[in-house]
Amino acid sequence: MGKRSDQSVSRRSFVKGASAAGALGTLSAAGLTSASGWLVPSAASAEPEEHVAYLCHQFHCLSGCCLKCTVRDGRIAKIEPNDKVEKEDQRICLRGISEVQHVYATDRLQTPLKRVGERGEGKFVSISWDEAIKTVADAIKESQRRYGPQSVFIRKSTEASVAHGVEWLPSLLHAETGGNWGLDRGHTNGLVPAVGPGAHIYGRSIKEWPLAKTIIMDGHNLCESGMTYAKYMFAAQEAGAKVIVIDPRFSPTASKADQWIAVKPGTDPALMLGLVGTLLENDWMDREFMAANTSFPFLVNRETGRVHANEDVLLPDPHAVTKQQVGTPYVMTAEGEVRPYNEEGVQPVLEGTWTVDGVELSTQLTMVREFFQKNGYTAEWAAQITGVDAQVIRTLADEYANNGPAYIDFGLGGPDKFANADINGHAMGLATALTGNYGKPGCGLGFFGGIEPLTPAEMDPWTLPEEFTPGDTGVAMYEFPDMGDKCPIHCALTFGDAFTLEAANSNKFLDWVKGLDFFAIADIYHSSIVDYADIVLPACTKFENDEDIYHLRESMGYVSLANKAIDPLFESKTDFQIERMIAAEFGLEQHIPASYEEYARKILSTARGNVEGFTVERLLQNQGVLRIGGMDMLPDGGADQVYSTPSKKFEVYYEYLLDQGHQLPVYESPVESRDDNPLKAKYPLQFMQGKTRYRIHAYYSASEWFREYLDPSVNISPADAAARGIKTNDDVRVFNDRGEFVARALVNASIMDGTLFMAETTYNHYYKSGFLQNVTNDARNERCYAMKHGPQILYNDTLVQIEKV
Ligand SMILES: Nc1nc2c(c(=O)[nH]1)N[C@H]1C(S)=C(S)[C@@H](COP(=O)(O)OP(=O)(O)OC[C@H]3O[C@@H](n4cnc5c(=O)[nH]c(N)nc54)[C@H](O)[C@@H]3O)O[C@H]1N2
Ligand SMILES: Nc1nc2c(c(=O)[nH]1)N[C@H]1C(S)=C(S)[C@@H](COP(=O)(O)OP(=O)(O)OC[C@H]3O[C@@H](n4cnc5c(=O)[nH]c(N)nc54)[C@H](O)[C@@H]3O)O[C@H]1N2
Ligand SMILES: [Mo]
Repeated sequence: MGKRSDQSVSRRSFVKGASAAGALGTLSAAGLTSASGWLVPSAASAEPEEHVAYLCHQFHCLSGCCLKCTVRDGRIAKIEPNDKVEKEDQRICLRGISEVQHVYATDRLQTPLKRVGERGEGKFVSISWDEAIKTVADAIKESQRRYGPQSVFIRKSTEASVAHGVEWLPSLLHAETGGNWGLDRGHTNGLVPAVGPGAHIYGRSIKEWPLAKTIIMDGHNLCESGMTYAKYMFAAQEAGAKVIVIDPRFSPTASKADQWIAVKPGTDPALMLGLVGTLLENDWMDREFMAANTSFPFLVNRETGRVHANEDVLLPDPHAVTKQQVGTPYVMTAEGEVRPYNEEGVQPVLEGTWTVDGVELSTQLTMVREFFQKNGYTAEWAAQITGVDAQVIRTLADEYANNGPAYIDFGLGGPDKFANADINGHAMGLATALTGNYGKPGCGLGFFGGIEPLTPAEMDPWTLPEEFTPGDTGVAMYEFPDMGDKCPIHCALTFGDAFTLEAANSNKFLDWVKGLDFFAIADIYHSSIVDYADIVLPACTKFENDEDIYHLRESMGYVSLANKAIDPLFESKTDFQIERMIAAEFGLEQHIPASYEEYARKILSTARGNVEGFTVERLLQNQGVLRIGGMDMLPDGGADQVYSTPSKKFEVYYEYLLDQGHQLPVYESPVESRDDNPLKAKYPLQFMQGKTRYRIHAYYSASEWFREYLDPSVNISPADAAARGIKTNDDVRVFNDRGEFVARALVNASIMDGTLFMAETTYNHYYKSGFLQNVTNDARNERCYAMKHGPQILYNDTLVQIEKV
């Protein structure tokens, strides 16, 4: 192989240097991580060594681009799309291109570290892998001995879990993994009963958007959060669709839309209820669709509020929202007979009220109409709450119903991160069921993101022997700090910084972390939580591996198998190796494949159907990618109009929420940032967060190139800034009773008065003091415990004050 130029720093000598520094004694981890040598360009040599590697990039922007990576003299030199995927699917964004720098960033963790200062202080010494792994295993054993297996918490951040979908360590050690996620499932909570689990995401493809006439995007900043597939929004516009963006902020996506509707934060459900009210008032509905495919004709007992049903239990879908057995609903026929809805030849009546055997019965459509009248959910009512003109809401309803096919697409940020997101989801469901904008080309309802396992590859996952299952207390991670002595967890190991990324109100959460007997983290970069860990394990990026084969994944219609780009940098190891090393301390490593190659071969040996004949060899011969069969067909996404609900219909009336009074969507204000909250006198500004094109959550915080564009900065409206004497580039303190941080002010006319916006999230050590997660709201909506995905974290339902430092 080619020679390395004298001027470039060899990996081995650099690693030695880093370890030697560590051996000198106490020093901060930040001081350890100096990789500036890696940024020295490799000089030309007579016989440069060059090879090309293929891999599937980050997942957690919900993309996973298939990339081609040129490695020159052992250093990543160029990254571009893999040209073996279809032209349409060849994509890369600024994050992919810039990995040539980011992989070598100074904030990489380089060696295993042991904490020597207080938790949070960031004082570490460098230790050997043997010592680090043994310390972690001993701590787990001690915790298991003292408090039982459920005292150990092992969690992978989303990105860390994509390499292989197996929870090896948590299963082998029966550790807790943290129950309900509390993220990205707000609208979904309100939609699962209507269309079945997963339907919000496994719908039709965003590639179908050009078939639509109207596309409503509620709180979805596609142009930043879906950079590589936002092109389908533009294609739709070119094909004549009208794109309407609902966002308090003039977001990048709003700026490209045909219409921007500026809604007051957290009031989206009122807007959607006003839209549904307008549909009902004007009879803008598709009666044929409603009668054939929805629960609108089902009869409800007006006295009890329960669905009028016979004893024949409908087989509950195993995934359906409640485990309750549901009888077979009755409908009224044109002949005036009460019949089970699913009886041969039954033609149900859609509206009406009847007294049958002394029981007063109404159809669900009649119940819905009365409910909207009683509550006064009209466009005028919605205008008062949302700040959107009533005529704008009426026109929106008109276009949605009468200029179809039409989509309602919602973001997983924005309105999803309020306690009333399920109500918005339920209202969206009503709008869709009334107008029949579902299951036909060019329409749909859900989050239209990049992950579209429309035709999931037919391969079996790796299985462990039956006795190995993760802990089963089901307690959500966000509950831990409030549980006091009842919290089962005493020892934690996380892959990636789950604690400060996923839990709100960090001051409170970190107090809980500080109280743990033991905490270790495997991360690639010096993320916010690292300073709190007792042991730090340096993991590698997707570009590094000790084997030639790595990362068998499925992404956007392809199966991808990576081959090695570069050796692990510094002393880092893959998560796969780390799990195996820890398992070995328990004598359980035989359950984890000996190599990644063994894993990939085993999984691929089960390939059938749409991936028939896919093998390691075929993948490697084809630049690591093979297209999953059947992806050219339009997916059915409900085209057969069979829903995963007990009745197999699109259900609009949620009997299981009767005791909450939420069988139909009742508007609720935000919890904290509501207008009538007395706290507003002290903390008048609503603090919203969202994604940025420069990062995937905290990932890429370490990118020196990106930091030139995006430091911790908070966007404020010109009026709010002027009232406080704040100018762009001023240091400002953002605070509430939960905590505070200092960031740079950006006076920005695209921000609504009374709100602040900041990109989530970046490592705490880049702030002058504190960090974003110190102020966010960790309250839970009790109502949501009844729902499929439990309460969601209310990041955006946060009030703060801001002042010049
Ligand atoms: N570049 C990048 N892409 C990503 C990610 C990333 O970290 N970086 N993360 C991925 C993940 S995990 C997710 S969940 C998705 C999320 O994707 P999005 O849902 O697009 O994400 P956000 O930017 O959080 O929120 C979208 C918009 O909601 C607006 N908003 C805030 N409050 C409200 C409100 O009350 N009502 C309305 N209507 N809008 C509001 C914000 O101004 C923002 O423009 O992005 C994915 N894609
Ligand atoms: N305030 C506020 N907080 C939010 C949000 C918000 O809007 N506001 N949005 C929320 C949303 S939508 C989501 S989905 C969550 C995301 O939170 P997570 O799901 O936890 O985020 P990820 O980006 O998947 O994980 C990133 C962490 O894993 C590390 N990491 C990345 N790849 C690897 C790997 O291969 N191995 C190992 N060992 N570590 C790795 C990174 O360095 C980082 O520490 O954040 C949420 N947090
Ligand atoms: Mo997310």
